[in-house]
Amino acid sequence: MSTVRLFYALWPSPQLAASLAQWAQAARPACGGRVMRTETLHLTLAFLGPVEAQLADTLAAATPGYGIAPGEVPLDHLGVFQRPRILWSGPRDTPPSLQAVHDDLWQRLAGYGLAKPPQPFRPHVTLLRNIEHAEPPPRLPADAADGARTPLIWRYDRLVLVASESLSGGSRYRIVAQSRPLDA
Ligand code: 2AM
Repeated sequence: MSTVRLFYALWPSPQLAASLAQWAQAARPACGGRVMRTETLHLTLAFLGPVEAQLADTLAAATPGYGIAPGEVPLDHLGVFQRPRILWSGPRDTPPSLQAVHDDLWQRLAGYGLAKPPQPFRPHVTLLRNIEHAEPPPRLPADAADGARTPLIWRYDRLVLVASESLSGGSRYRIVAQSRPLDA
């Protein structure tokens, strides 16, 4: 049985991704670890893991119809996940509008027999993996060199379905479908 590793995410604009990449570079001297490639930065809404190819096709076909209310996420916090040794950025407090996007998505996915994980939703963008130091706690850098203001504000209007493909050098992400933005 062939499977595809899938997740739903918000995908940043190239400008936002570039600003986040600068935060990752700025944190690396203190934290160590590996900087995520700019083009892979994202905020996961629902991690599905390996899904049968037929279901993957069904989800890809349904995703354009998963329109979400446009919203904003303030990226006003840097945090550390100790066990996977990740430095991440995200909102200090999960915006209710983003929580609703997450919850509505999982409600749709439940219709395909996919179960929401029991852990609370902790929206984040992984910036560094395999960090070596988490003390002192990393702080948000000042305004980015490209003029982007801190905190960064992520304005979203769609979600994307992403396939994660294993390659010898790591994973490659491929956007297989995205939702159509709702009319304003
Ligand atoms: P991470 O960046 O915190 O590791 C692709 O792997 C995306 O799915 C990443 O955003 C990753 O989060 C997330 N992910 C991987 N495994 C997961 C799991 N078991 N539960 C939730 N999210 C997961």
